[in-house]
This record gives sequence, C-alpha cells and structure tokens, in this order.
Amino acid sequence: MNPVQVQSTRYTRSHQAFERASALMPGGVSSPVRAYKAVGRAPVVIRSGCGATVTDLDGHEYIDYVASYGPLILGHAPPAVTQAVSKAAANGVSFGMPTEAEAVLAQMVIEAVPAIKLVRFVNSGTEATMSAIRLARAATGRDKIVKFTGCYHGHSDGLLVQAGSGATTLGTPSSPGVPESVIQHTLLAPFNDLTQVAELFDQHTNQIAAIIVEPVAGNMGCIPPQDGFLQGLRDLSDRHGALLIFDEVMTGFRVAYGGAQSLYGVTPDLTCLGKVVGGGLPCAAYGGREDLMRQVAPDGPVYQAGTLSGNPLAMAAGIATLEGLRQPGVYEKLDKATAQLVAGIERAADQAGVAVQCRRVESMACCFFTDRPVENYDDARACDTRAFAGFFGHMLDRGVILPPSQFETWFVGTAHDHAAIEKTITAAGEAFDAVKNAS
Ligand code: KE4
Repeated sequence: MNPVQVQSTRYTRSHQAFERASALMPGGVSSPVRAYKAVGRAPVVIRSGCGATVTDLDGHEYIDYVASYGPLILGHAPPAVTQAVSKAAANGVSFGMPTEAEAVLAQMVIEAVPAIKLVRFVNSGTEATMSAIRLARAATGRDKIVKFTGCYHGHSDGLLVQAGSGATTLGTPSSPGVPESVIQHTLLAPFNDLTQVAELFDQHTNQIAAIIVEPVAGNMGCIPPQDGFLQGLRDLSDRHGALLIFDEVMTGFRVAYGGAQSLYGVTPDLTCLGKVVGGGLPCAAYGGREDLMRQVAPDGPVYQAGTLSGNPLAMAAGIATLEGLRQPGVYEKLDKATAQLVAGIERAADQAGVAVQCRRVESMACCFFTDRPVENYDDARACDTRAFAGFFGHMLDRGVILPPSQFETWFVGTAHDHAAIEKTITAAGEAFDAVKNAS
C-alpha cells in the first residue's frame, strides 16, 4: 500500500474514536493541545499506558514523552501509585471532610519546598496560580501583576494574556472573552529581561502586587532562566514591595525534589505546584510564607475553596509519587537519561543537516527547529513550526510520541531506560532525514 493508505489504515480505530468525540466535545478533546491542530493530523486515542510507553486503540505502542504534560515522572501506572490509589478508593473517593492524607502530603510538600511554610491543596494549576494572585493582591493592596510573554499559568482571565502552551499553539495567546478591565492589570515583559521588569516597576510605582514567573519556562518549549534572572526578580520584588510568585506547577518535584527554587537557590514568597505533586490525579497546591497563607480562608479573609480539593485519591497518588522520588539517586538517573537523549537528538539532527537548538533543565527538554539561540517567546515563535510538525509525525509513525507543539516541553521519567532512549534517538535520525528531504 502507498504511504497515504498506510497512514490512513494505520490509525483507523483512533480516527473513528476521534470522529465520534469531535461530534460531542469542542475539538473532540478535554484540553485543546490534545487535538493535534498544530501538527496537521488527527490525534491517536490512547487505550493504556505502562512504564515509559502508551498504547493506542489500534494497538500501536509509543515511547511517551508527553507524560500527561509532566505529572508522570515515575512513568505510567507505577505499581506503588496504582496500589495506593486503589487502596484509598476502597475506603471512599471523597468526603468533603478532613482526612489525614491531606496532612501527610502537606507535610511532605513543606519539608521538600524551601519557601512553603503553609500549603493549600486545589485541583488544578489554574486554580493554584489564580488563588496565589488573589492572595498577593489582598496582601499588598495592589492590583497589577507582571507576567512574562509565552509563560502559561493556566486559563484564569488575568493570565490569558500573551500566554504560551496551547494558547500560543492555536494562535490565541490572548483569549477573547477576557474584559479589558482585567487585562489592564496584567503587565508583560519578555522572559529573561530584567530591564523591562524594572521599567514596569518605575512606570507603575506602588501598583504591582506580584511578579508571577515559571522559573524554568516550559510553555514556549523549554527555556532556562539566564544567570541572575531569578535573583534579579527577587531583588526587584523586594525593592518595590511586591511579592514574587514561582509557578512551579511544571518544575515542582520535576527539576529537583525541592523544585526550581532549590535548584537555583532563589526563594519566592508564594509557590504554585501541580502535575507531579498529584502523581497524575487532579491535584495542585499553592503555599508560601506563613504570614501570607494565614490570610487564606478560614484563617483569614481571602476566599478560596473547592469541593474536591484534597481528594483522598489524589492525596494517595501524590504521597506515593513523592515517596518514589525521595529514593536515593532518582534525580541523578533522570538527569543522566535526559542528557543522553538530548545529546543523541543533537547528533542525529547534525548528521541530517537539520538546524535545531535543544534546551534542557534536568528531565525537562525540547528541540527548537531553528539555527538561532532561543531565550524568550519571540525567539521561540520564530522557530520553523512546519518542520516541527513534520518531525512530530515521523516520530509518531516510528513509535515515539511527543507533545504535539513546538511550544511544549518533553518529559523524561524514571521508566525511560537506556533502550527506550536509544530507540528514540534512532527514530529521530530517520525523522530528521525525512524533514530534510521534505525541505
Ligand atoms: P492546569 O490548570 O492545566 O492543571 O495547570 C495550568 C498550568 C499552570 N502553570 C504551568 C507552569 C503549567 O505548565 C500549566 C499547564 N501546563 C500545560 C502544558 N503546557 C497543560 C497541558 C494542557 O493545557 O492540556
């Protein structure tokens, strides 16, 4: 059969399932990036995951670097996590009343993350960042916030301004439906640009409640902070009476057990967590200085609530996941595997004559299709997204599944063994050749 026929019959069950879903849900998905709009093909529909791989409805197995966009640092269905969740479920899935598991996970978080002295669990990263900003505004009596173009902090109104991730992927970094009265309080600066942040403080004296930043940008591809950038934000916040919020939804427990704040040695006032802290179940959190967190209801007047917050199944998954990450040598193993992957990808691209810039922080990485440095959102958006889309499709057809956008990060987990990494590198060599031949 010709390649097109092979292409169409290879994914028959996935395409049938996606067609049905598209008649029932916007884009056929529960989150936009999953619809594969940026890579010009219908998505595969997943039946199961195990370790480093997922399997689609047509029975094709893929080495997975999506990892649910970060949570699955221990791979798919790790026994310790699935057993903990099953055991918790047998005792009831939700109570709307306190359980001991919340305090157990809270203590683990507080012991792990330097800046967190008190923590509140919520159900998503969006809730965590939205709540942290509300608290910062209440604590400072100021309305404006500074965010960075291309950083993504979830879909609350004030943060859907020049947002990365799926918002950029779909060409709507600033969403319709957000009133100008909200947008006016969101000030923007390029990631890694302290001068612009300083200018915003000078222009908006005593009006800025907080800076919110992904300490490692993971939603415009993976872009590390330049030396001194995070400390510079700390210094500017202190000088101008603003709070510093680290959105560690992606980096928390990912780049280090203590998150990016422990890796870079910069202490924020508030920290947002998500993804890994829930082990793949709906769980996120915000926390920080006790004088701030004691202002959150019911201790204080800043209201935030959630029916399923602290859900026992999510707590069980989070506890089991952090217990797995506390084992000696885990982060060294993740770092070594990711370094091996990135070095192999760079070699393969070079041999094929395809210009790429690979960026990585520990087990977060990505491959920018450009021959120029990538330090911020403008650099990322200048990349060859068509070449990325081609590379993505050729990798998928060779059994490697990546996040379907140039503006996402790849995640390596403890289940990615040497064989999986080497298979990925081999597939990349063939995919780069195909991209080069198509150019
Ligand atoms: P959620 O509301 O999706 O749980 O978290 C929002 C969020 C907040 N902060 C950071 C740094 C994040 O990366 C995210 C969510 N990340 C995207 C992936 N780039 C989620 C994937 C999706 O939107 O489907």
